[in-house]
Amino acid sequence: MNKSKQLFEEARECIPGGVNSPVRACGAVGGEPVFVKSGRGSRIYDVDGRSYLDLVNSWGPLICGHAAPWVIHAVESAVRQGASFGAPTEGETRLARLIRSHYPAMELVRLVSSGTEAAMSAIRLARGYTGRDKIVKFKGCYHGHADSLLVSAGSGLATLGLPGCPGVPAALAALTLTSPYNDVASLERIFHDCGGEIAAVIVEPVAGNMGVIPPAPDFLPAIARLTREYGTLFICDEVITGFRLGLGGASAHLGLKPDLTLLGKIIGGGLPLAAFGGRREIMARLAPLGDVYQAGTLSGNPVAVAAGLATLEYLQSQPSSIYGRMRLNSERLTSGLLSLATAAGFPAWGNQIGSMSTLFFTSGPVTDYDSALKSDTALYGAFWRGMRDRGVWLAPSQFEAAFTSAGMLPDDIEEALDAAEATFQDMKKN
Ligand code: KE4
Repeated sequence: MNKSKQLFEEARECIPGGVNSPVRACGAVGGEPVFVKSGRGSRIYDVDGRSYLDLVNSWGPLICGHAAPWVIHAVESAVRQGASFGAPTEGETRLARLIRSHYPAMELVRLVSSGTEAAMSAIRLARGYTGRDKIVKFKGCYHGHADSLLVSAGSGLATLGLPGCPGVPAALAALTLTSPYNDVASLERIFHDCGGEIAAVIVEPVAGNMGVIPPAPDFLPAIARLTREYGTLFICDEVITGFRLGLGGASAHLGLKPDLTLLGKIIGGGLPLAAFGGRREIMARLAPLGDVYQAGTLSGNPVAVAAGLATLEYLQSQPSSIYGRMRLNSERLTSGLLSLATAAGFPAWGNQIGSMSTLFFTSGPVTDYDSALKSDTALYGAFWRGMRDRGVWLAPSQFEAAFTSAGMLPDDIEEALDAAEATFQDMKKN
């Protein structure tokens, strides 16, 4: 038995499903998790000595690639000063200022430890600020696992085919209205019916949790218009897209001015750190200034902040070449996979923006959750296993994104495409 299998057996004995987050289980793609020993640059190495070109990058945070020397140095220096104090540190202010310099709509920023915490806190703040209870989210979007947001959610729920989530009180779930992504008419009907009761609309400006789905040109402007018209807050969930699509993320890329913005993943550089922020008058309702309570023992943790600052300062150093290189690699990967899959006779559709992409095993177009769900997940599973066996690590789910990192070279992409060509040939035979 290989070591991964042995470790997985041991893990299942004391951890539910042997994993600490369901999407890592690999069951949906007919595999088992590989236990990772280390990462470096564009690759990860499992406990059996196998190496993989990593297109998951820890689900987005590792934009610099694994074990970037500047991140290691920053973390080492920080932790030598102490891991956590439960008191403010200068780094937190530096990080908040750096974030605000690229996200001017985030006039005040609160640091937390996960994207879930950022989303949960922003929803509570929106409800407290507006005095309203209803929220709107879009089918297939995922904003973490807070109760109000596990309605028609993507990511792991889509992967595991979970329509909803037991344990979320029906009365609470009923306050979460859902609408198809990219469907302006449906959203207009919701606002026509009960706009005055809606505290917030929360959206992934580029969806990443039903696979990658870019916004239709009229979609985000419609959210901005309707929320302004009805006094509802516009919450932009940039946990994936923040500092991924550029230094100002989707907000800069698409010219958005949300009332509240969520960030995560990249801003922690691989350590647990996320943030939410927005208009001063809204954020001022947060304790200790205001009466909306939100807190966290490790919020703004100095070691995580050091990793985040090192990551963002690297991205700031040569943004056009770093983001340009990642985008070109993502474009080459997506167009290459699409032509190879099509040439092999498989239904395929590719969505790509910046350094994030998804190859869907459906003829497409994939523009919302329903069209994403038409994908042949068994084909995706065969593709995933073939690529794994050839040393390429993809998200173990059709409903996630492939991320290129700054540590990735064009040759890496050609290696992935060679593996894909061999995989598709194998799939044709079976
Ligand atoms: P976390 O609580 O996992 O840090 O963030 C939740 C979250 C919020 N918003 C968006 C847009 C997100 O994508 C996420 C988390 N993303 C998933 C993968 N797409 C995390 C992977 C996992 O659940 O293990």
